[in-house]
Amino acid sequence: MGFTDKQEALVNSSYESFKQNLSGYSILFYTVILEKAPAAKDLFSFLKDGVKDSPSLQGHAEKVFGLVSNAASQLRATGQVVLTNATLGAIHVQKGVVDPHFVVVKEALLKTIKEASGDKWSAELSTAWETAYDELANAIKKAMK
Ligand code: HEM
Ligand code: ISQ
Repeated sequence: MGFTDKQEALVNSSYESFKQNLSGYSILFYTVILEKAPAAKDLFSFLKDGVKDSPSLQGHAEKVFGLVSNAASQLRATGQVVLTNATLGAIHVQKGVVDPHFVVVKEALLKTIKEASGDKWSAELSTAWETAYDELANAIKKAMK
């Protein structure tokens, strides 16, 4: 079965919940990433001073969640994910990103969405985010080759 209307709605509505407290959930997202992969601090230019509340950190986190939400809409509409930003492959190659990093970001994203969705969280919602993230991550990895 392909990506359903319901899955798209679950992703997009929890993305709205995430944006309701962008400051708090961005900090949670970065904190979980650095817990799992402390070396990530040196990858991101905007983490040089650590995780603190800043428009720059929020903007980068919003972009990542927004791209996953966009991937969910693409999957529902066309069954595939096409990168909207042609430079994404090259940026990640240049920063030295490797496959295991994508697992860390995925776990942090799912944990953040669990917090953001509160009592609306369900296994179905989580699976919808996982599917959209995996397809987007595959598109980025392909562009990195
Ligand atoms: C840069 C998205 C996975 C590390 C970027 C940029 C985007 C992006 C849009 C451009 C800069 C920005 O505006 O934020 C994504 C998405 C991912 C993903 C959607 C997963 C589906 C990863 C992973 C890593 C990573 C797994 C490694 C931990 C970086 C770094 C930069 C970057 C280091 C450069 C940031 C800087 O300017 O210092 N990514 N990314 N990304 N990404 Fe990712
Ligand atoms: C991956 N790529 C770009 C920006 C990011 C911000 C937070 C976490 C992961 C990211």
